[in-house]
Amino acid sequence: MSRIIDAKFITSAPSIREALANDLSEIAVMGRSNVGKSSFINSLTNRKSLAKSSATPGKTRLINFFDITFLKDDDRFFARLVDLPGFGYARVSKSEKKQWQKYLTEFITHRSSIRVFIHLVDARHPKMAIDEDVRSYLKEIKRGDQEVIEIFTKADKLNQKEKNKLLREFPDAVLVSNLKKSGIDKATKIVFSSLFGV
Ligand SMILES: Nc1nc2c(ncn2[C@@H]2O[C@H](COP(=O)(O)OP(=O)(O)OP(=O)(O)O)[C@@H](O)[C@H]2O)c(=O)[nH]1
Ligand SMILES: [Mg+2]
Repeated sequence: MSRIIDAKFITSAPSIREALANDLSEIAVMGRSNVGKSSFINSLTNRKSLAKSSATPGKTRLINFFDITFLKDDDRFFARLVDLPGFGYARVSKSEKKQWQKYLTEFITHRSSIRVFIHLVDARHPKMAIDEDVRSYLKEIKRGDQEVIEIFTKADKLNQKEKNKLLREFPDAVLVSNLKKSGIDKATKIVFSSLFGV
């Protein structure tokens, strides 16, 4: 089993220009505002508030970098989690929104160290237009050395019938709950094997 045994916040940056050197394989955590990106980083790293989460959408406004250590069969593997601002956050001015969009797009298209995109989707609303846009956009920009993993959050809000329905529509769906901490081992395993191929 692979698990994350260490995680630390390194820095925040508004845009790719101010970002860290490309010295580690990165996992970019993307998704709609309030979908649970920061909470998911806390679940993966088994920390309460490494990444700042909030019930108010638009909490994460900068690109935040966290260096992490995986342990697998007594070997250590190093990588970096990147917590990104959410897209679709309505309560900022038009110009501010445009600026965010530009920085976010720049980062995900030009950041060479990204190896894995995690696209988080609210399990209750898997087909929102904005997520469909992200699906096709990631497909379009994805390089050969990159993978996209789609993970459905807030699984605790679905009953069994709703879970079955989601799994019929998305047979490979990985369902997690940051509240109940369910699905996290599976998500860790998938991220680890996408990064390191073991
Ligand atoms: N029930 C439930 N609530 C969750 C889950 N994940 C996150 N939340 C809640 O959803 C809200 C948003 O979580 P965040 O982790 O801040 O979301 P985010 O995607 O980082 O949001 P922004 O930074 O604003 O883009 C918080 O109130 C969390 O407690 C989950 O799996 N289940
Ligand atoms: Mg956040």
